Amino acid sequence: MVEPNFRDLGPLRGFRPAQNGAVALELAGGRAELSVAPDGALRIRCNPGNTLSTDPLPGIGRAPWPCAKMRSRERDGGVSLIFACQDATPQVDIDADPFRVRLLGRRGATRAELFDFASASGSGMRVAVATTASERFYGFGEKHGGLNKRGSVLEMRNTDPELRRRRDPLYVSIPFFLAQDGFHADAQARGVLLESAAPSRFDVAASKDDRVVLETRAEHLDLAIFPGPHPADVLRRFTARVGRNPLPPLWALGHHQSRWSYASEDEVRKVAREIRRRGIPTDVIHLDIDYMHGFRVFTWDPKRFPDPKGLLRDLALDGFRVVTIVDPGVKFDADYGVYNEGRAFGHFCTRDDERLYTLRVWPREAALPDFNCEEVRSWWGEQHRKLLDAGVSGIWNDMNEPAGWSRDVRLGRVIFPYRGQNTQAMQQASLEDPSRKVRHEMVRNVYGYQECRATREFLEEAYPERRHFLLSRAGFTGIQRYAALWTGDNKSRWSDLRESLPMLLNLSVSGVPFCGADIGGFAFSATPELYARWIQIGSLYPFARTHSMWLGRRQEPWRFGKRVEDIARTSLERRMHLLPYFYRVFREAEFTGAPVWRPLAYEFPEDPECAEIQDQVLLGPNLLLAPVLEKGARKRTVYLPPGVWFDWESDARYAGPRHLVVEAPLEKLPIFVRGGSILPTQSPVRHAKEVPKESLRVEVFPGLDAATELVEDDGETTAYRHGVVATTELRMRARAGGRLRVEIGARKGTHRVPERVVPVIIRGAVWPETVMLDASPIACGEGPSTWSYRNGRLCVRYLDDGGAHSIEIEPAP
Ligand code: MIG
Repeated sequence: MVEPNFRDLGPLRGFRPAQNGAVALELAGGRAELSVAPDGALRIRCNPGNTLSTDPLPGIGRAPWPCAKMRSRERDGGVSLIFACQDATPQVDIDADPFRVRLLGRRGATRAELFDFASASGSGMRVAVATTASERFYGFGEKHGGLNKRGSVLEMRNTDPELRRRRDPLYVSIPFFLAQDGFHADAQARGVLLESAAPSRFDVAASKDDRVVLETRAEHLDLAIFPGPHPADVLRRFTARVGRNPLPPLWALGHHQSRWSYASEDEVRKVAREIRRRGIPTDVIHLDIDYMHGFRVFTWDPKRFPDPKGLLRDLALDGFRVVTIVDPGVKFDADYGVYNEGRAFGHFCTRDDERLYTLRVWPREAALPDFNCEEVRSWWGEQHRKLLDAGVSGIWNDMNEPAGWSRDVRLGRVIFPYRGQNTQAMQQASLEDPSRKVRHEMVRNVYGYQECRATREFLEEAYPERRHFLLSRAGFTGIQRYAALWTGDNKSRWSDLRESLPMLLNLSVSGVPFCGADIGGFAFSATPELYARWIQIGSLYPFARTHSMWLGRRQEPWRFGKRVEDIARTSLERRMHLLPYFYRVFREAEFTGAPVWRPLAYEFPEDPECAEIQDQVLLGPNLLLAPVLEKGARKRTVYLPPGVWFDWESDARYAGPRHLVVEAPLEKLPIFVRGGSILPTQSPVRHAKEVPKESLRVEVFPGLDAATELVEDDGETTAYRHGVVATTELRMRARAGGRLRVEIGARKGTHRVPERVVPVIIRGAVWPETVMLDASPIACGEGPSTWSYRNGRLCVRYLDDGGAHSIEIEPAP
């Protein structure tokens, strides 16, 4: 960014309540508005000049901020605003000169301090957030590099980077961070969000170590602070404002197999057949750009895909879903209906002089729909009916930064693009008033977001009973409401495998729980060892897709020899085994905003060791994954945070905090489970629709008391939103008078679960003296109402008829 010339907005001159419940602030050189939501989150908007600009958030589908009641009190050199919130009365102290805003929490502690409000006439705004020397910074969306971003300068401008020099910025802009300071019990986490669809920049205590400086190219500054104290509180408040990830259909949580491209019906059938023949759990096949007729979106190549309906029907019989790619560029072609319609209605982006703007992409010249207009969104959404009618289950939005290039070389079907797109001349509708045009640059970061919004809004309206799956490459704050994200074109390199951990963790704490990187790497070719290590951890990415580029080797799990194929199968079987646990964590993401993948620092904010760990992750609250990320490594060091930990495979028990060297031959992914947890699992299936032999297994890891709620539903409709679920309370009392007691509550709710035998598996158990089921001793055996013991695992089977049950074991493990 060119360094603009910033001028201070000047001191506070006065304030008064505004109509919407916010407080209007008059500054010497500008206007501001401040509000605190009933949950304690603070928002401040400001700009130079005499009027406050219109709130652009409704333009991207966000609800207006609710405002808590406020009273004010003059104080020396400024004013105090006291807000009546749900569980507290946060106070905002404003210093008049120089103008500063402080959010105070309990006992007057400062939660956030904003200063140095400045504008560069017409070309941007700036503000600083005070920090201490010990604060760590996570989030910032999709970024390269390490987990903690302290000391970096990060650009936010949706960009398709050159493959060779993949550096900041990338495809997604989420100008939000989660900051954590201190390691004591009342250590504070907080979140800071810059609402700006224009390019922005974060100087994360890089130039001066007492501040984070936020700059946007917009003329309007919009900043929000989400208080903690726990990171989970921050995420709950942040996602309450920007939206959460709706519970995906179960099938979308299975393995996705992709390639650029499976380019004919025969090829797709062959891949599907191999997947099933080899018993590799997979739910979804992705069709990349070559299924289209000459890269025209919403069409099928008549030669290579003569009967899409027939193909998709056959695949469905085999338990496969199909996701098709949809790029935003509409081929400039007078014989193409979508183009003609879009042109006739004026749906495409233009140049300054109102002429059509075209971008060089796969179909040569392409027009770009202006998704900032509601009519364009509904028109675009409607186009998807053709794909859904053919049996397509999900939509993959690529190239939606938007990305294009200046020129390309075409040799038959092979296209080599030269990068260097320049969209500076493009115009779009403004977010405040769609009848007005603004430079595309000022709204660029929401281009892909608005495309996904168009698609999801159509799908939800046209098929309201279904849950939908959308995948996007570009994104913006709140994209999780509409689509999952994958991290774009990575490479088949060890460094890209390693980097996927901090990248996905930071994306996760930026509000996007459903995210993944291309397993195996997109560009170039994975070696068998790299693929093995990648699928081990990749199969536990929130979004698990194997993908590869046409230039590189095929990366289906069986392309690397028998040994690696077995590793891939085992890894994906483990994912399916854990599916009920995944599902529970995804529910949590919808209802609380907690991420699926979590940095250790998120779950253990009081442990200094966890602050910088980026080669281990927590899957939900209970599973700690410690993948091998180094070529040739057959062991690694693992850090176990405070508490009891079980080795997932051997059940060996450890007391954290401690470091541990674990053996990790090529076949092994080290996983640890928190003592004091109850994991719902199932017996593995080849795809989500297959009925598992055991649809519920309750795996119990003793150590502490634990309680969890198991929620079951049909896995694919929206009935769960209307309460059609079955809920079971699961409880463990680790030491109830020398016994371990597991309580299964009576099932509640209207979703029907057929009668079944449920195994309850106590890990790390000794041979029991007594096992009681519903207060009566039961015998060793194989059927229902018996127990068995093998290798430290005690399995108690009960007949699940929906009633309450209890299990007691003596002695307690
Ligand atoms: O410029 O559709 O990131 O996943 O396979 C390449 C072809 C365009 C980029 C995506 C990649 C996809 C590819 N696309």
